[in-house]
Amino acid sequence: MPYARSAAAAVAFAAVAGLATACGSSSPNTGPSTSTTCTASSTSTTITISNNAVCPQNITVPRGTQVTFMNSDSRTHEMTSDPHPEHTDCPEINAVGNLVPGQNRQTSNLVVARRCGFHDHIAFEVKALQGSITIQ
Ligand SMILES: [Cu+2]
Repeated sequence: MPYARSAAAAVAFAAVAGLATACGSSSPNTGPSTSTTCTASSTSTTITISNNAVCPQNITVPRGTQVTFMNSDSRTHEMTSDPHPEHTDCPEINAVGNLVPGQNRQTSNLVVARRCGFHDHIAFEVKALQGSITIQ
């Protein structure tokens, strides 16, 4: 039954192609339909920016950690400490600052046990670009 077999293969290929198309969307959508599943662990020390969102949004790290922000997006982001626009809560986060696409930078050592909120200073109103680092 060579015909049936190739038909099944064609269906499987179409499904894979459809999936790839859905993932490849790079529209600057800031709505709640962030289909990009944030699978990173909350104990990660790297926060990745893509599709105008940070992932993971909230992490917990031990004291002394430097958190890396990786810009995997197609636009520039400027990661800074809350509150906006003073950025005074956790100045260690301001060491990250401006990240062009493909760039990454670390925070300074986070040595004080507390919760540090951060945001993208360029797009400070975008909730998906806000998050927190809890230092324990
Ligand atoms: Cu700001």
